[in-house]
Amino acid sequence: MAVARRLLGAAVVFTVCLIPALTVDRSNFKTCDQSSFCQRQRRLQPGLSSYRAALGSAKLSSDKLEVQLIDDKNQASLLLEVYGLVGNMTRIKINEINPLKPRYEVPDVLVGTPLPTNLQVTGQDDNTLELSLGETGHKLLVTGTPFRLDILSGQDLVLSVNSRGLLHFEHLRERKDTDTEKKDVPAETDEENPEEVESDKEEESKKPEVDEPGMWDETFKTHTDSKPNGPSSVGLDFSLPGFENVYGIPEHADNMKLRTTEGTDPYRLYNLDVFQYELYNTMALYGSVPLLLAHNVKRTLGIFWLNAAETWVDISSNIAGKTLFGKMLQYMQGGGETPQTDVRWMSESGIIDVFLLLGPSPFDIFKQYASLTGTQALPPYFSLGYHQCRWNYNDEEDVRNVDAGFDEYDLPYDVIWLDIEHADGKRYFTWDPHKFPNPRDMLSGLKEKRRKMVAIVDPHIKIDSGYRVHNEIRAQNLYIKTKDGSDYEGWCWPGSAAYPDFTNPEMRKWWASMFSYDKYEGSMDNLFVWNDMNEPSVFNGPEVTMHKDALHWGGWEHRDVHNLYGLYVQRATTEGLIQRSGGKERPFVLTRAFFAGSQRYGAVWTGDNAAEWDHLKISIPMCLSLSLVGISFCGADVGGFFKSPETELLVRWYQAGAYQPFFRAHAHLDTPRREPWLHGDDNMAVIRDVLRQRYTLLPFWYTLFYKALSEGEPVMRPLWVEFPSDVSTFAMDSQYMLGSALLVRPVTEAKARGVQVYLPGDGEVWYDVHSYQRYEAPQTFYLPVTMNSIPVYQRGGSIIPRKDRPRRTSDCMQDDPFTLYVALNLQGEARGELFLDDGHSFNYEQNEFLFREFNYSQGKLTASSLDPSGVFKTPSWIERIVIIGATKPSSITLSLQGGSESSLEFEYDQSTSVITVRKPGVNIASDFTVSLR
Ligand code: NBV
Repeated sequence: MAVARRLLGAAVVFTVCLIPALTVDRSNFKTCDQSSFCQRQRRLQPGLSSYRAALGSAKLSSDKLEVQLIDDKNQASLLLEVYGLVGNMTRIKINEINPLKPRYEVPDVLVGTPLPTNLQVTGQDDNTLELSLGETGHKLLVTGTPFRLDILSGQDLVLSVNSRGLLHFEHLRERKDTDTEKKDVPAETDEENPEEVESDKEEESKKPEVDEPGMWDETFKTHTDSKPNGPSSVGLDFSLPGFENVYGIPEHADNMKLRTTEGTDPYRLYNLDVFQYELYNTMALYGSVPLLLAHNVKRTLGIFWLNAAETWVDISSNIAGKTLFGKMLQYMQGGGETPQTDVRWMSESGIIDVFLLLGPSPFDIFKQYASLTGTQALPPYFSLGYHQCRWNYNDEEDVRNVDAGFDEYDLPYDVIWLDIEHADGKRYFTWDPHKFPNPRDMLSGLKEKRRKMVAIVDPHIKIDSGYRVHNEIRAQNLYIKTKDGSDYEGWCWPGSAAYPDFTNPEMRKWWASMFSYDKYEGSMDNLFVWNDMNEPSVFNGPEVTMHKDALHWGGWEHRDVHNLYGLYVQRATTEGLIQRSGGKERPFVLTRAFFAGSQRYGAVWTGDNAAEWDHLKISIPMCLSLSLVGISFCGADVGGFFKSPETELLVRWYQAGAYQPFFRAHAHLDTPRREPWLHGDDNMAVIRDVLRQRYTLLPFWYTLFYKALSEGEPVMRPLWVEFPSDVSTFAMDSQYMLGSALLVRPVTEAKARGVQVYLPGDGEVWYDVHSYQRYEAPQTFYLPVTMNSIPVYQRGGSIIPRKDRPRRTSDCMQDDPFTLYVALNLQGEARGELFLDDGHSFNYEQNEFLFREFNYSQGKLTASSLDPSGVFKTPSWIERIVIIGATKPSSITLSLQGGSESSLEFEYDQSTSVITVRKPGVNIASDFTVSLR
């Protein structure tokens, strides 16, 4: 039914008001019990591991330890490799010693071979090997029987592997039984008799391995997965003593703090096009990043499970379900159990390749993960501005009118977007000849106004012998194949479609070449790209995606590479945009599907949300979860994609979206128009104010993105990242930080008259950015709000550079002057940074940038360079310095390097304790000191 609805998609105009609440058709997607490997893995209960490490076989070389793991149940041998890695990380690989066929090892995600540190044996007895893990003082204990690994920091147990005995590695085998009839029965649970099932499960785990339904083929709805390699799943458990809070493993429409999954389905990582996704559950969505973070007041850890196959993650905890009172009682009575979280990963194929990131601070984790998978690409400056999208802007005239609307109503915006209807019959890289006959004229018109366009390019290719893209891919034999070797065909927007094999470097090369201006006819340098449907979405495929037995380059099954497909699509597109400029210009590519490492290629959004308050709310934890795993350039469709937002919701969504990294309004084809001027003058005025706030802060956003690029620091961050010992922030979804300087608590409640705000930090002060009202922290207070309110607070101790003359586009503001907002802490100090360059090229890599530091202490503000290798010429100067939380000085002087000193005019506002210093007039690149006396 849902598929039918989708097939009709563009054609059916369903009246939005008739749809009561949007809910996913869950029956389209597997539960763990319907995924035979998940069911088999989960059937294994915690207990003694059937594996032993043959310590006698241990081989220690300069960079790794190798030990054989033997399963006494089936005598199959595995090889365990342990690497100590530079930067306080440990890598554990487990693979079969002699698999019948090679097993898939994920390529192209790691940015290089991680650097090993020296491992040394520091102790040994009959059943244990003790190793030191490089320079950080961590120890690794390898226990022989039953096999387990423990990592210690001093006397503290930090993390254990296989301590619950859940290592389960399905070795590749010959099929024993050819009686297929028996195997066609889909795996099912006995819902009527759960207890019986439980005891069956225990029994089952004791049995020697036998073939069973679902191992050699598996049927879900009308689709049969042929599984020529049989069962091949891998699973392993990790115990985290002392940890109650775990995060990450996006993408799920759920809270930031992960829930325990006992009695429910595990979190699923399997890139899927989920129609009308539901909130607050563990179902898979469009993207997957298999990185989990654990945090407590003492340390932060990370577990990066490098596997691109369908993956499920179970989380359990020994204190789950205990009330706060119960926990306190336990604490007061002493001797209670240490809280512990257990995490169990289960993947359908591949090997076990896992990186343990040992922190200890949140920022150490970000650095460690960035050293493995790279950092966020530096976005072109314009892409941090506001994006106006809908499915669809119908034709060139429509584009012109919408564009003109922004000027008429004095609303800044940078980019207008075109969805699938712009192409000729959904043949991407083409334009509908009637609706978009002169794309270059349209693009030139936008260019004159210093604006850009983004057009959609989806990876399903219309099977049409008159379509050049199809003919060339077919001629080069670059499509994904079915298990029988013919081109895989599925149903998608264009009708019958084939799917380029982006795992093949030749395919990516060809795809990238398609973006050159002569091949992508009608394109220009202000046209950028959006990759949708790249999970990949196959309307008539199992779970709306590709059959797992489809074949890719190198003979790998789709099963092995599924979660990587979207990353490769975005990568090839990104490379194309770079190449079309001769390697000079930075690309902008938005993707819906992603994997670990996707941060290197551009932005992501949270897909098809709905115009509902809960969808607005969840955009915060969804983007925070992505930020924690390296993907900083995240946003949600402002206004909600499905359904039509009431005006209040739309306005609130603009306010929230302006303070999220990727800021784009988008709407479904069947919804009424909702450009900002269609909601009455008052509401438009509020939206104008929101857009202006966004544009004045662009230098700050850009600097945060530079820090994401250079240090792997998330742009948007949970409060606990900045206040790691404040337990009250550990599960906070309603407010977050931008960098370390701004705290944002958007209003996400209908008819709100006020909101609760929590300002953290012992001995810290915060200032309301709109009123300069000062708050001492920590405190929670009720803030009365109006429709104009966006509660945002600047942290005392920070300096934020802004450009306070909002204009038509970000590009128009390029040479504008800066205002520095200096917010003093209790010590009367503050510090801030500013990165700037041309905003569009890679020249910053050739030192054409400025990275400035501003420091305020003892009444002196000094500006200096944080990286003297950067040289960039800009006419931008400082037009104002606003010092918040200050006492009135009698005079203010400016001294430049080299001696000249001049006095500066200023005003002091007693009621807010704010000094406004007029026209220091110095170039933003100069070193100077402003002294208050
Ligand atoms: O291309 C049409 C839409 C697009 O507007 C949306 O942003 C994507 O997430 N697309 C999905 C396909 C159909 C959605 C029902």
